[in-house]
Amino acid sequence: MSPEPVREPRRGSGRRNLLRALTGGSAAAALALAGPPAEAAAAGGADADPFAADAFRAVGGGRVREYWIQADSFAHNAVPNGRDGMTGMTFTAERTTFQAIGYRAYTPNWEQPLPADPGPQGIGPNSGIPGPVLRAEVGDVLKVHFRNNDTHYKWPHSMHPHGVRYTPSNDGAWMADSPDTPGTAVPYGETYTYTWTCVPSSVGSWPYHDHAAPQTPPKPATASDGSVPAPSPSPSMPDSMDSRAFGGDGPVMEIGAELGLFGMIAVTDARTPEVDREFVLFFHDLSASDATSLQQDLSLCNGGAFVGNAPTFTARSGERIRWRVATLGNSFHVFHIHGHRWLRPTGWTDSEVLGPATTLTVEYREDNPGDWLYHCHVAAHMMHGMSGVYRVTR
Ligand SMILES: [Cu+2]
Repeated sequence: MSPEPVREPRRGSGRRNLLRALTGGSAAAALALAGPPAEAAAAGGADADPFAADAFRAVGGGRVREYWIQADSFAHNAVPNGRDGMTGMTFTAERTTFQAIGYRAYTPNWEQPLPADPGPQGIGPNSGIPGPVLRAEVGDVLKVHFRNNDTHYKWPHSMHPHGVRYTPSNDGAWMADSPDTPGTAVPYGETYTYTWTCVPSSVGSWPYHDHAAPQTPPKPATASDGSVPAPSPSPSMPDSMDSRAFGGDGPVMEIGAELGLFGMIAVTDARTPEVDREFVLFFHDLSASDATSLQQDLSLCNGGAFVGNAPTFTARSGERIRWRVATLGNSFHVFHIHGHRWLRPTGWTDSEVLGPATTLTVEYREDNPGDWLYHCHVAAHMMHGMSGVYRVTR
């Protein structure tokens, strides 16, 4: 790492420039109107110089943040209470249970899983889908010790990060043309250590996910008479997901990520606002052609599908809230929260489009008690389960 000191942040300048651009008027007046800063004030924000090399260069003085992560496989029911609290549709467990793979954080040398820590500086539930939140500040180095414990599929896996700086041997992305690049397909039972550096342009929310060699999903289980049970679509379930795009009969790239191997990297700097609550939310898809025990495609929030099964996020009036939202999979999604709005460079919004592997950091001060829906506003995705409850108390 370079010995350069961390740069003195230019507090507020990005926000003032952004608001000048927004209003065409006095920044002071606009600040009074706009309230707390959004991501625009960060180093990679609206006023950043795209040709400034230091946005991509390591700054010194940071810490080494070590994580011990394991890919574990487990049976997972995406609809554990068997019901969609929004439409009233019901589901049997056999229809919505599949063999998942998830990243979990452990004590050093993968001795035992770390306890859940849902606080704004914590790793989250550590239940596997999504994986633990990996946190760092600009200047820090993430040292991620990975072990592949996929006892079910026994496939190779990897960890590929977005947003941070790394060399090719820390990319975790397998290529048939260079299959021996270290860390790109860690075999079952083996380990690899990734080193990722958090530079000024790393501020924000980023996904990490499996990017190892493609694998062919196992065939669906056959009944005792040798027949394969036919999927049983529910009456009001639109067939919206293009399953063929996931691979169909052949090998599927990023199938580990589809089955649950993904998580969030959260990088902050001196200008990142303090918050009281931080919610991490992944919108992701599961195709029944890849998770072959499923009897339908599912659209999920953090591994859960449908209201009452997708996570219920809670907050109190007056608290400073941050959502870190990310998407993975095959579809574009629209993140929407009922009863709330947030500021973007283009103005105020309550719905934002996210393509695969894009992210959103949303901040606001909570002021509206009640039970609210958060969901993807693509209607077919909502009908496939991409919807949950946001509960605000006084
Ligand atoms: Cu969607």
